[in-house]
Amino acid sequence: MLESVIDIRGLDNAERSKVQARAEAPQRWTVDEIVALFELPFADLMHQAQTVHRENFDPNGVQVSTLLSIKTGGCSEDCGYCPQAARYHTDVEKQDLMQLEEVLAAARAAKENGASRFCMGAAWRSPKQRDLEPVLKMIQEVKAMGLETCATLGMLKDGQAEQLKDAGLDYYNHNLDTAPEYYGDVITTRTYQDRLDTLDRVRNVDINVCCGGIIGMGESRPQRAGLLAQLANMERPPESVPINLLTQVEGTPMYGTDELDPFEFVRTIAAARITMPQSFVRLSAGRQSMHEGIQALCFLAGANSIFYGEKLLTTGNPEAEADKALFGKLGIHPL
Ligand code: SAM
Ligand code: DTB
Ligand code: SF4
Repeated sequence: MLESVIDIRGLDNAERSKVQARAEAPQRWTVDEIVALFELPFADLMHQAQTVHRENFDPNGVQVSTLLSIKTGGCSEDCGYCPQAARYHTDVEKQDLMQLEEVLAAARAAKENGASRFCMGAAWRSPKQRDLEPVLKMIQEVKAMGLETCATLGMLKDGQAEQLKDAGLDYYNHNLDTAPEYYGDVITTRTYQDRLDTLDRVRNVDINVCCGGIIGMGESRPQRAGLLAQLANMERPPESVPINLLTQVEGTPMYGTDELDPFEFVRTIAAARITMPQSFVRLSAGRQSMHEGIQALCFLAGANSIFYGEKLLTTGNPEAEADKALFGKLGIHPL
């Protein structure tokens, strides 16, 4: 069956066993089963998600991560949602890799504000060795402050994940973004398989995987389910699953896409919770435009992580004070 899709005859032994292991991995969820979750009456879906959530997590604890864009804009890729792609004309100002001291000052402020993880993002297709070296130093020093470390630097080549691990990296974020069937409508400069290969490199050195996607890009419900199926059926599902609502930025090809119904967003969070019971599900980009009531529904649906601090990478996020107030109103404590 497999050979009819992938011709394994030209592969070396290591590649062949990787393909075979993937084919033999148990498929926990079919796309149809996940679509069926989406189609449940809202109260039934929420009940199921909340039940799974309570079986696996403290239902009132939410992990808080702060993001910093350490290298901004000028990216060679063509991700249709992204304001940092050089080819689109957006208001993002290009900024070279930040100096170590500036990054550490931001990490210190994040820690004082209550964040437990500090995520450093760079607008690279893939880091060059001369890019990676200063980032390794940032990771070491942020870790030494007592924060968990996360980085998202693009595709990794052989050997780079090992260097990140040695520097003390706890999480690597690399998203699948969407279902394989919709992927070609979103990005053409890297393949789905490129992404899976980077995720394998991260997994193989025992760095925690942070991997999710974006919804509201004009994909269909079965395609939203298709993204979740890819994540849930991984040999080990990601420890952290960011679900981003597309933040529409003027100048990007996706600007002007029909807005997603907020309940569909909540349903996506609930389906992620049910299909990945032990993963932290992060309510990621999109909170700034989201009513507090919808965010509360996302927490009820099993979201238990957020980005905290007034900026994501280049776009806005709720003020820290507003999030503290929301946590207070909902009786949520930060993890
Ligand atoms: N350049 C690296 C890469 O693409 O892997 C790391 C940074 S990239 C900005 C990290 C992730 O942010 C993307 O994979 C995408 O899922 C998310 N993202 C970027 N722009 C977004 C937007 N406008 N709305 C929602 N999520 C977005
Ligand atoms: C993720 O899934 N979402 C974050 C983080 N990983 C790096 C990024 C969201 C970016 C939103 C658009 C911006 O601020 O540039
Ligand atoms: Fe570049 Fe990452 Fe933006 Fe794609 S998502 S254009 S790779 S910064």
